[in-house]
Amino acid sequence: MSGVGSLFAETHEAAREEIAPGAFVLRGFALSMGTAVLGALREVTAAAPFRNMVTPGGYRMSVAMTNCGALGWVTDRNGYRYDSVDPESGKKWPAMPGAFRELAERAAAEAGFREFRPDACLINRYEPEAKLSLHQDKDERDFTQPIVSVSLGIPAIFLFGGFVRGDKTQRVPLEHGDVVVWGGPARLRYHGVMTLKEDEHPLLGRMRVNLTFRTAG
Ligand code: MD6
Ligand code: FE
Repeated sequence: MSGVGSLFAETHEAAREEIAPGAFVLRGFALSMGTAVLGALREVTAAAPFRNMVTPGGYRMSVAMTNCGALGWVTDRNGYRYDSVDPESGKKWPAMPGAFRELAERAAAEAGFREFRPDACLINRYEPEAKLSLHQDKDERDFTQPIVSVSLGIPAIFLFGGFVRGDKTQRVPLEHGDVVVWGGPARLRYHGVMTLKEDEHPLLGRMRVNLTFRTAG
């Protein structure tokens, strides 16, 4: 953990950086709830293990995914969608843990979204060499609701673009405990994650885990 990170853990404060209108990085915001969140993550992934889904075009994603909450994001040869059932188990996704919901609602409020009530949490797992291509999040019903994104484990560089795929991107380094909140005018910006470098985190090992909370339904 960096010196700045441990200071935030002690003071329960995070700096709020606006990276574009409506998009904020809250550095270290998740650190004070870290142990509860990591415990809940272990329970969710025991019930609904990470899997590498297939895109509609037939490619196996390098990022492994799972979900919790009433709705989960899935992709297969038929397309992208939200579903209340895990296609691997045929059962409902695990409930959203209280520690997850609390973190997401607090982070949203910190960025000015006081009414955020997530019903979906997509959990992405990256190992070194994994990446996420530029995309828009547009499978949700209500674009007035923000997305809250929590980074855990080894660092990554988040690519934050414009409203068409070819727009210039900014590179935003994200570390364990950083939270990104975006909504309003930023909601439909293209974004992605650059290929992860080899690294090891003291709590999560050779892995980055990203939680994205949305109101999907
Ligand atoms: C990730 N995040 O950071 C992937 N989408 O692993 C996303 O795709 C994302 O962080 C919408 C809003 C925030 C995000
Ligand atoms: Fe996304």
